[in-house]
Amino acid sequence: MKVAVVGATGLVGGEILKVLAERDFPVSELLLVASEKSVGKQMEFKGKQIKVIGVEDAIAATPQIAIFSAGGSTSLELAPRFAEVGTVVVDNSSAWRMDPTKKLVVPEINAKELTKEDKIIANPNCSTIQMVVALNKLHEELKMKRVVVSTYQSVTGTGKKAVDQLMNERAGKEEGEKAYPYTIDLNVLPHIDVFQDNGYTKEEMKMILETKKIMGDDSIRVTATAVRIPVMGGHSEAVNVEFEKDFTLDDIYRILGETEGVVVVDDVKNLQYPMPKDAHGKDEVFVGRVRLDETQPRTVNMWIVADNLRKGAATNAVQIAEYLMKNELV
Ligand code: 11C
Repeated sequence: MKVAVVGATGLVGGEILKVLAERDFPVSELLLVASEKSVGKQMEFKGKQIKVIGVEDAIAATPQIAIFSAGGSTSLELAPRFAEVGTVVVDNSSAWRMDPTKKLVVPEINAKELTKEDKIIANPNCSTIQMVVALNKLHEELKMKRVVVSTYQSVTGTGKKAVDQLMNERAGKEEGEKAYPYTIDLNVLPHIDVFQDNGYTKEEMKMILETKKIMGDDSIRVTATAVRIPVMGGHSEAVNVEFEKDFTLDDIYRILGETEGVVVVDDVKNLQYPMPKDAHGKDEVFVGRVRLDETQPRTVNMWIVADNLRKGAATNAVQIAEYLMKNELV
């Protein structure tokens, strides 16, 4: 496969290269694409140095697949141009996710919907992906009525500038651009992405709207509070889920144990529960602290952790590319 990575020099771009190499994705030619200021820079892939090229050269090279992680406006402009020359675009930005003509895909859940007609495929938001991976099978068996989620999100979700801000603050350095309007070290910001007219942030609305679209069920009620914390390894989520059907706690453990992509880490007697420092660099979604909500029937609480740059972004995108390839859709 001739594969382009658009936005190759960013945090997610770098992770996509790692995931392609680790999973031995059959790359016959790799096009590393970035903005003009990075063109000519060398990056490593499987021990080889590859020169970063510009967009026009990449389109002219007609890759079969392009994995984009270059931001919404770049994607809106460039994904259709790649699609026009026959490239299938897997896009990490929010640009196409809620477009009714585009599929929003988490392979474990809805890759079966993909066809040869899909030329631009949207990769969901990281905090949505880990939640739906954990909840999908529970929804299939017990039917979710309502989800209340509060997130604890890693600075890596914002990008390099945010990682630098945290590290500079931790080192007591004043210099450098700020990714956040406030100090992030030793602080917590109840603010991810921009505020909307309804008082929610765009990150919160992504979790609400994307969950319904991926699960193909508009009846699920979701409400979210998205929070940035000074952590690097992954996003964590405290999730309260109310189901329609009756169940026992054993049913929940059985279903989670059978859910593809989920690892249950839940042994509080031995202080075992998921943490971002353990999820870092891994592709699975980790679930723990599972307990009945004692304030109302058919409701559980759980704690969901995943590396937002891996399953939340790069791994999910590469899994979509793998599905396309295996099913001869590209
Ligand atoms: C964050 N979830 O942690 C965001 C990053 O829509 O793909 C990913 C933004 C997106 O800040």
